[in-house]
Amino acid sequence: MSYENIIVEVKDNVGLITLNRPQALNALCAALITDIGGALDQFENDDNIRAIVITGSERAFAAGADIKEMADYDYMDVYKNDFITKGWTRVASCRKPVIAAVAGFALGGGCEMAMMCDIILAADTAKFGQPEITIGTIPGAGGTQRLTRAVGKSKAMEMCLTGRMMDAEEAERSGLVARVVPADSLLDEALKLAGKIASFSAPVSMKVKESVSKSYEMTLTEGLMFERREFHSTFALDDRAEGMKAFAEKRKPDFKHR
Ligand code: DAK
Repeated sequence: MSYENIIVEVKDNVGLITLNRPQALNALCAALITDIGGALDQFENDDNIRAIVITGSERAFAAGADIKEMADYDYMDVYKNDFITKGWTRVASCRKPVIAAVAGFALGGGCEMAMMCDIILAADTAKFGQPEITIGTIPGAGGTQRLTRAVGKSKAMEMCLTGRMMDAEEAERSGLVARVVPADSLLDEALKLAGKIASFSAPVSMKVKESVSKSYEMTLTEGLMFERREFHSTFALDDRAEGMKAFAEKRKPDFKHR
């Protein structure tokens, strides 16, 4: 498939999506969101792909939804059509692990898209923010919810109420990102991380993702029960039998992803 606003590549068992609207700092126009959905569908249907990386450019992961595209909409345009919600939820609904490799600006919808991913790896140049208040609106794709869960109420309030950007060091300290790496090694590190995940059993990594994600949705008791049942279910997998047998035989497991 060909895409206008993204570059899609396969690196071994990893699917790589590079946002590619440099003239607009990768502003997430509707066509770009549709492209991402298409690429994720392609990767989800490909058994060879076991982890996904989404990245941008050196200057910007994404500077938000496309403000120029949104500027002329009125309330009924966005309310009646449930403004771009369907496409925007595609990243969060991806069943395979997704890593956001963020350099430069991740603002508004860009920050929200990174937070929809499972792991954020940040370059030392990364800047995260929810500046919607500065253009007379509020975050609309999870900024008030996922940022609050990631960094806590006080910092999320401050960022959403002032539009202040957080640098990579503060983002790591606050728990928003997994790790900070030098900008020139961001993509290598992200692909290495994705490759590591892809080396394990695909159904097991999907179960890990589903279980960790449930911790946001459930009470502790419900989440622990969900986790336990998912743990039990790994005993139906050939890969679980192979993993434990390989350990006992002191050899590398040969996972078949089933
Ligand atoms: N939209 C459109 N164009 C953008 C853009 C954006 N978000 N951000 C940057 N650009 C364009 C600029 O207009 C400029 O274009 P030209 O003038 O060259 O034609 C080009 O990119 C370079 O930008 P600058 O010249 O401004 O570059 P600077 O280095 O001076 O500044 C900046 C970089 C990132 C600080 C600045 O560009 C900026 O403040 N950008 C806007 C950031 C922002 O406010 N982002 C939040 C947008 S609102 C939803 C889903 C998503 C959303 C809502 C609902 N649903 C599912 C319901 C999301 C909303 C948003 O993200």
